[in-house]
Amino acid sequence: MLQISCVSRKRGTIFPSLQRRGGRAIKNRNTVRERPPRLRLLRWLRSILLMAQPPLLSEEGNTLGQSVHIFFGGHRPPLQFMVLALFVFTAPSALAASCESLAGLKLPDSTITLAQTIAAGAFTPPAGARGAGGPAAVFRDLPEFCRVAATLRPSTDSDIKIEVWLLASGWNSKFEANGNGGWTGNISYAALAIALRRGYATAATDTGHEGGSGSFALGHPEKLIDFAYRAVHEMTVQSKAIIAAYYGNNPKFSYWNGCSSGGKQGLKEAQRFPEDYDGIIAGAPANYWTHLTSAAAWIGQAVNKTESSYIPPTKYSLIHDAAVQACDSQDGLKDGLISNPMSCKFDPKVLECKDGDAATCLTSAQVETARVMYSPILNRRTKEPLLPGFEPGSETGWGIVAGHQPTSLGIDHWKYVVFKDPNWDYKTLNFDSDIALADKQDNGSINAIDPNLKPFLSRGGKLLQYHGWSDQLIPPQSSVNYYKSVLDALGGAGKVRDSYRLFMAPGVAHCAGGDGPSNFDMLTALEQWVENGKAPDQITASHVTNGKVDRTRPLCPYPQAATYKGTGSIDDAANFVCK
Ligand SMILES: [Ca+2]
Repeated sequence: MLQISCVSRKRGTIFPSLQRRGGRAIKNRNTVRERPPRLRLLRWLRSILLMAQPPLLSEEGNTLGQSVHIFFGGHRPPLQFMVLALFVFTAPSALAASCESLAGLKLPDSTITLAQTIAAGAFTPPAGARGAGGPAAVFRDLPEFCRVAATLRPSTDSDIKIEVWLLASGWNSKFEANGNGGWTGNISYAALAIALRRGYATAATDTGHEGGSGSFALGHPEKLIDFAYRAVHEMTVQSKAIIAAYYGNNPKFSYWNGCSSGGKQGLKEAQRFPEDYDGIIAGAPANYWTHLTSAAAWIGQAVNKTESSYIPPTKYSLIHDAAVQACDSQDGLKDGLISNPMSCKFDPKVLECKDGDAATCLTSAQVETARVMYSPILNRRTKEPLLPGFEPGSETGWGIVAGHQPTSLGIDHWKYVVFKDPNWDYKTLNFDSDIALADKQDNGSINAIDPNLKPFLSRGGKLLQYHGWSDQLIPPQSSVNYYKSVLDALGGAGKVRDSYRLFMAPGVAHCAGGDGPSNFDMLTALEQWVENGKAPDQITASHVTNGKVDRTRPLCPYPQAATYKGTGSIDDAANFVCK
């Protein structure tokens, strides 16, 4: 973890800093501000002099050494840094540096392109930016903050944009980074705004390219690495440095929060950079990327097999209602939700038209297509499952993957990464040799399926994963599969229960929405776990209609499920237990 503040264990803390005990940062953030100013001045000056003297790295790897070493690429700090440090000390506010002075901060392979104080309520997202066209309310009345933008170039072809937002006052001493969706290619200003409102120093990245297509990867292998994992890691490292420069402290705790591609990014961080975060929220992770993207071709081939194979979206509700009818009670409670879809074998053949076609039934070809939606993708030669199918309950969201044209979210990987041919035809995908080719080519780069979370969990990291059972883009059992793979790798549930939990959410669609209670606060649950050792035994989710909560339910750590106690309202979480 980066540390810019000046620490000498023997001499004591010179500037507010973090110290370490058992790998966990503990605070003494306000210590210095309570000291007499003269003593503070003397200690600061001594710290600056110490910076100028070798060795920069003590045997203990002291944090001053680490920070300076990393800041200056292993070289002694230049004069400008010392001037900055003096400026830092004399800054009139309680902050370690003024916002605008961060423009002069030197970070490895990075350029600060903006360091600007944004007055309360004055932020408007750049035109065309993600979230810019969304509800303006999220940006309205934002408190004053320091907006820092930087471009990171860990490779000669890298062009990673990041933004770091820092509250001018009221910082909760923590860092929350936000994940992306799909092929990413943008900074989520809405996510930054939400995190800032909650008191965090917060960051986001475009992962090194612009736009939601995978076409950037063509001829740019380094940019593909940035997308795969490097941009998020670099963003994390540099964001912590910027936070430390501004506040004079590292964040006490660092959190990742992402869903979909953001969930995959979270798992990748846990797998590959276990020191980056203390807690990770991985929602509906797109972590088996090579197989997941093949689903677009698999379903595309089925939906467009013949003209009559296509299911018009007007029939999705029909199938959905039949699935709920068949599966609802099988979980022990008739409540309109399929809480355990894996136990229900719904066959859409019950909807088959007696004769011809009608709005109230499926043709036999459409029945076959619906069956494909629920079925796993298989290696056509070995019949080995490559990816689970979607679950009963997901039907109303099928339009994205089951249209006349397969979704580019998946196809782009094959066009631009695997075959490097924009004209590649999804109908030619071979579900044997091509899958093997893609897996070999990826070699664990974009895929985030490594079950060895031991380094992350051993250092006290907590991983909170969730997935909606009605996910219409990423089959929910893929989360169950990964969870089980970690248990297998680490010696069973008893070994991971204290550090990694999976919450499956009945009736919840991809990352949000759906029939089920889809509003839940994973971040608070994670903070309780990381900061207070209180593991989430259940997390309350609510369903809202017209702005009013009309149902609450506990989400339970897999394989537990919310079980009705037998009395009281079925819309009140208090009447359920996890078991
Ligand atoms: Ca039910």
